[in-house]
Parts: sequence; structure tokens; C-alpha cells
Amino acid sequence: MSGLIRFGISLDKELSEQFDQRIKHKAYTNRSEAIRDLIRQDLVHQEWQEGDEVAGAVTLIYDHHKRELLNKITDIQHDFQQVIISAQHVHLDHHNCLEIVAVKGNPAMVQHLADRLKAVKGVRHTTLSMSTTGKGLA
Ligand code: NI
Repeated sequence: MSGLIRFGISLDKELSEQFDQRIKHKAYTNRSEAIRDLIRQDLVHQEWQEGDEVAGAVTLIYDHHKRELLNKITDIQHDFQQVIISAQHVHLDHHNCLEIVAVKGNPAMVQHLADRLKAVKGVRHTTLSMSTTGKGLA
């Protein structure tokens, strides 16, 4: 197969065993697949730091009963329209709301949006999931 290269990796036994356990746990069928994913993950991380366009999602969990909180979260999102593709609101239970904000664009601006949302008082948990638009990834 053209375009495919093979290379050997030297690892100490303990690290190799730990990696194999991890592979099994994550249901990879072989080491190559797992290593390819790790390499892609690292390249995506670099793209996030240096690239000009990235994609991802910001998720936040917050108290449904604090109405002023929803206003703040909405205000912030209006300030970042440039990088927000969509937002989905899920009523998790009687008390909690989950908001998933899909983002695409400048990495620094996306990070700034995530930081602003995280800083809102009463937001219980925030994650920024970093992905890529896929351009330039094999
Ligand atoms: Ni809700």
C-alpha cells in the first residue's frame, strides 16, 4: 500500500504493558490504531495552540433556578457569535441545565469564550472539548 510507512518503537516493558492495558480498555483492535490516535490528538492540540481555525464544543452545567445566570450565559454567547455555530439546551433534571455550545473558528477566541462561560458564578461545571475542522489531518 503506497503512502503507508511502518516504524518500530522501543518502550520499556512496564510502559508497554500499561499501554496494552489501556488499548484493551479503550477497545482498540491493535497498537497501530491507538498510536495513530495519540499522534492525531497531539497534532490537534498543536492546531489548537497555533492554528487559525479549530472546532469543538463547550459544555456547561448550571442551576436552572438561577434565572439571572441564563441571561449572563446568553449575553456572553451573543458577544461570541463569530465562533458559535449552535447551542443546545438540555433540561437535565428539576435543578440542572446542560448547555452544549458548538464552536468553530479562531482558537484564542474559542478559549476566551470558554473562559468567560466558566467564570460565570453559579456555573457548576464547564468543559472545552477540542477537536479539529479536519483540514490538514490525514
Ligand atoms: Ni433547562
